[in-house]
Amino acid sequence: MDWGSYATLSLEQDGDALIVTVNRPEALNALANQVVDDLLELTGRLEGIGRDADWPVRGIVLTGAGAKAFVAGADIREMDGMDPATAEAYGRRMHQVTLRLEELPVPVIAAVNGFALGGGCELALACDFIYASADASFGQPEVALGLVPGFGGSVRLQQRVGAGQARELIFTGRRIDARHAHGIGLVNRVFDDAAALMDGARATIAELARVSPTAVANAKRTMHRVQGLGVAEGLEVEAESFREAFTTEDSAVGRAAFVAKERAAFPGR
Ligand code: DAK
Repeated sequence: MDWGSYATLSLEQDGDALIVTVNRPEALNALANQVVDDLLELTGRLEGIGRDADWPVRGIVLTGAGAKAFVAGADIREMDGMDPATAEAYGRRMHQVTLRLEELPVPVIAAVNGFALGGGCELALACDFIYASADASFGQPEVALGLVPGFGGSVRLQQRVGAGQARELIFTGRRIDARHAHGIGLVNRVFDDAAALMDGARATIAELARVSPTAVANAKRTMHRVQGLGVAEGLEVEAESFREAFTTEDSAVGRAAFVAKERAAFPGR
């Protein structure tokens, strides 16, 4: 698959993992317009994963270049010249990036080494889960700039950590470290350093490569669809997804392998 080439993103395929690195270390990987354009282009291409049973990768790791930051937020210098209409358009383009990440048929892991602030924390929240190095720090400091979260933080932070914790973080603009973020459920796992962080993310994708890709895609889609629904409505969606799983070759292969006491070789359709 041709992933394209980008001014502000570096891509590396490592076995079943696609490692995507936001590459503007001189500005702590801040989300300049060019980064947003590149993320839009890339996520557009990634939508093709799994089509026609072609699974070139089984998971994506999103990270930031350099030792200091995942992404230190929206690019504050570029924001300086924005009027309300341009600001809204900028926010909506990033909304599209985050929605596409959620719609991808493979899991996306945010590997946060250093600062994930404002738009950076929001970008991480659009990933399926967040791994962090011990020196990572998180925050939504928009109020300190007279702003409010604009890339999905008002919605996704509450979904991830609950309304009370999200309000405290957003209203104070406070920064929290990786251990604290782990304690409130923002971060799934904390690693000693950047190398261990990337190894951990790759190991999880290797684990994903052993199960059915159609089932993982179905589970991801279902979990997003049920978010915000009541229990009864959610169970309706789940029933449809469960039915759909039975239409896949993967489910037939998986069940047959279990009965034969063999390891399933999933065809990915
Ligand atoms: N934008 C642009 N440049 C940034 C940047 C940012 N967010 N963060 C860092 N840089 C640049 C610095 O200006 C500096 O550049 P030079 O001076 O070397 O040219 C370089 O990166 C290194 O940064 P520092 O020298 O400041 O490094 P330190 O280690 O001393 O400090 C820091 C690291 C992360 C604590 C500090 O850089 C910092 O406070 N950065 C800003 C963090 C922040 O407030 N981020 C923005 C959060 S608010 C919207 C939608 C969404 C948003 C806004 C609008 N609309 C819909 C309109 C989102 C807003 C946010 O993300």
